[in-house]
Formats: sequence, structure tokens, C-alpha cells
Amino acid sequence: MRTQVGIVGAGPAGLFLSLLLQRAGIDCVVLESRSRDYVESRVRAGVLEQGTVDLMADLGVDARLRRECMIDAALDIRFSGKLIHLDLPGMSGGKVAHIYGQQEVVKDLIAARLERGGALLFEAEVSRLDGLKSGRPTIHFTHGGKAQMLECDVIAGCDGFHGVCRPAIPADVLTIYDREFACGWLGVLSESPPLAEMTYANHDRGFALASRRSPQVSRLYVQCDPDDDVANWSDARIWDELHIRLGDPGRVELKEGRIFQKGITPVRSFVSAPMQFGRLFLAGDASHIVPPTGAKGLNLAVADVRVLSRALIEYFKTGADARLELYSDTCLKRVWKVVRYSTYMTTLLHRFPGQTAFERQVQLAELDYVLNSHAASTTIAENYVGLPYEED
Ligand code: FAS
Ligand code: PHB
Repeated sequence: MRTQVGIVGAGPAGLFLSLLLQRAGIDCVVLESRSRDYVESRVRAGVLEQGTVDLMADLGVDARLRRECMIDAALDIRFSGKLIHLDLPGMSGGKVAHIYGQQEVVKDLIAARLERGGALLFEAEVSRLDGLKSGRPTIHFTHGGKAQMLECDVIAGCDGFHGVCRPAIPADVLTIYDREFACGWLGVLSESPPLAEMTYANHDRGFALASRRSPQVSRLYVQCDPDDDVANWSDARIWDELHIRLGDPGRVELKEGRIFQKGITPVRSFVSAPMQFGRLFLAGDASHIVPPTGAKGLNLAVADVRVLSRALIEYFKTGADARLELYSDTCLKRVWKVVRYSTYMTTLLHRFPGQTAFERQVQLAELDYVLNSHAASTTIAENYVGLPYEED
């Protein structure tokens, strides 16, 4: 098999990239280790920045999103019985956030890729990349029980944090920046009407978040130990903690319902640099992960492939490789700004084991400052809806 761009991974990064390249007439093949059902049912993110939604519209894959998404026009932060209410469009020149599950985005992208005749192989597990410094890199994978090889001009490593592409870069070339926070997020989906707004809470017992997927389905999170087990969290315990941490001790505001999905996600920041090596270009979680507190993981993957697709299109159409050479530097500027914001929100909203009384007072003072400062609250609002793409 031979193609111009071999794309490893059919998550948001790989799928958006494939559609952008296909539209420009650049031949690409997507190799995904899991089944279609698996990737389309994997519950993860839910908040789409304006830029992500605009890209979906630009690619003509936003019809269902327009029908089904919910709009975040405000963001609430509760603490010590007080409420920070952020008017997102008023603080960001009219921008809002869109709530639409990542698995729905993935479904729409896969459908478009297949309808448009793009090559997308499921249950195709990539084991090795070769020749990254040559002009003919190869991807070695197994599909249908057979060992296969895909010859490419370029490889896009979109295979997430646990993929094989980042490890294909020699360890002495990569710098790893890593911070594991002393907490995890227990996330649930429930058949219950959501709160009116996206609501974060900093409570003495820990962080909580009330989000949603539809007017009938809530997406709810509570801070837990990083190595906690879902088995330790009965439905009753989850609802108890949510009522307490969200400031609803009388259990009148937050409506309960059947919990039909549970999972624990680590809270971690990780950046590997550079994001390119020879003919390999990493995008999304393959290169970086951010704490979910900022709701940025998926959106940052999209930002990467906007840059990568533009550089690849220029290269294949004109032979100019200046943008490709600058790919990593261009992406890392945004990556670190998003890491900054996600780290700030994580530190602001969580109570970590061992937090001293001094640190707690500083944290509460920061929350009070945001409550009373237009500048401080505007900073959160403009990051939440998504910073402008500087490279435009
Ligand atoms: P992905 O991990 O989505 O996709 C990589 C793809 O590559 C996968 O389909 C994988 O099967 C495939 N792959 C891996 N190895 C391969 C191989 N060897 N061969 C072929 N294919 C291979 N972000 C938020 O903004 N908010 C959230 O609430 C949130 N919750 C999350 C919960 C969990 C459990 C996880 C893991 C992440 C969460 N994230 C969240 C972050 C998440 O949304 C990612 O940022 C997003 O999926 C990044 O997309 P990709 O870079 O495409 O990586
Ligand atoms: C979600 O809806 O899944 C969500 C919302 C806000 C976050 C993280 C996740 O910060």
C-alpha cells in the first residue's frame, strides 16, 4: 500500500486531519486499532470551542451538531456559598461554547470520511514506524490477521497518549514535561435534567462539575483519589457528594436519575517536544494531554491539525516546507497557553491532599478576586471559549 500521508489513529485529531487533506486532494489513509463501534462509543470530552465548531461547519460535518448541541452562554463557579457567574459572549466578544459529546463528533467525522470515499481501516493496529528520516517512511500494521506495510511521504501520529508514534521518536530527541495532579475525576452520565449552567464547584470536600449532553442527560464529575476504583463509588455516594459539593444540601436543585456510565480519568499535564521528527508529525494526545478542568483536550487536537493540514497542503501543492519545518514551534505556542489555563483552573478548583491552611486561604482569595474583578473573570471566559488561532 502507498499513500501521501499515513494517519495513525481515528480519534478527533486523525479524523479532522483526514477530512482536511482529502478536501485538498491529498491522498491519505487512516489506520485505527479499534473497531468502529468502540471508537464511536468512547465517552470523553463534551465542550467544543468556537474554533472547533467553525471547522466542523467548514468541513460540512456540522448538520447534526446544529440540531443537537447545547450552547454554553455562561459559566458558573461556586465556592464558600458564593457564585461567580461568567457571561461568556459578553466577556469574549460574542463567543460561546458548544456542548456536544466527543463520541458524537467522532461519529460525524467517520461518516463523512467514509461517505467521501476516504480510506479508513478499523482494527488495523500499527506496531512500528520505519524510515522517519528517509523520504519514504513506512507504517507497519496488522489488519485482518495479516502483517501489512503502508509506504508514505509523511506520517501523522494521531494515536493518542498510549500510541506508538511518540515512542518512535528517539528519547534523546524528546523533552518530556509532566505533572500528575494528586487527584482523579470520577465522571458519570445520568438520565437526569442538567443544571441550568456549566457549573464548577470548589468545596471543602473537593471539586465537582455539573455539565450535560442533552436536556435529559447530565455529565457529572467529582474529584476522587488518583488511584481510586469505580467500584468504591456507589450511585448513592456519587449523588451525596454531588449534592454537597455543588451546594445543594437540601437536594432540591440537582435532579437525580439512572447513572448509565461511570469512569475515572487521571488529572495530568503532559507535553512532549518537539512534535515532529523527520517525516513524522505528532498531533493531539499523542504529543500532549491537559487536565480535563479546562475542557481543552479535544480542542487542542483540532488546533494542531489545523496547523498540520495547512503545512502539508502547502508542501504537497508547492514543495515549500517552511510551514512544515515550523509545525512544532507553531503548535507548542498554543499548547503551553492551554496548559497554563488548564493548570490554573485545576489549581483554583481542587483541594489537594496536604493543602496547607495558608494555601487554602490563598485559593479562596483567588476565587474572591475572580468574583470581584472583571479582568480576572474575563481571563477565564476568553480561555474557556477558546483563544484566537494566532497563526491565522
Ligand atoms: P485519541 O486518544 O482520542 O485518539 C487516538 C486514537 O488512536 C484512538 O482511537 C486509538 O484507538 C488509536 N490508536 C492508539 N494506538 C494505536 C495504534 N497502535 N494503531 C492504530 N491506532 C491506534 N478532554 C476534554 O476536553 N474534556 C474531557 O472531559 C475529557 N475527558 C477524557 C476522558 C478520558 C478517559 C480520556 C482518555 C481523555 C479525555 N479527554 C477529555 C481528552 C480527550 O478528549 C482527548 O484530548 C482527545 O481524545 C484527543 O484526541 P486525539 O488526539 O485524536 O486522541
Ligand atoms: C464535559 O462536559 O465533559 C466537560 C465539561 C467541562 C470540563 C470538562 C469536561 O471542564
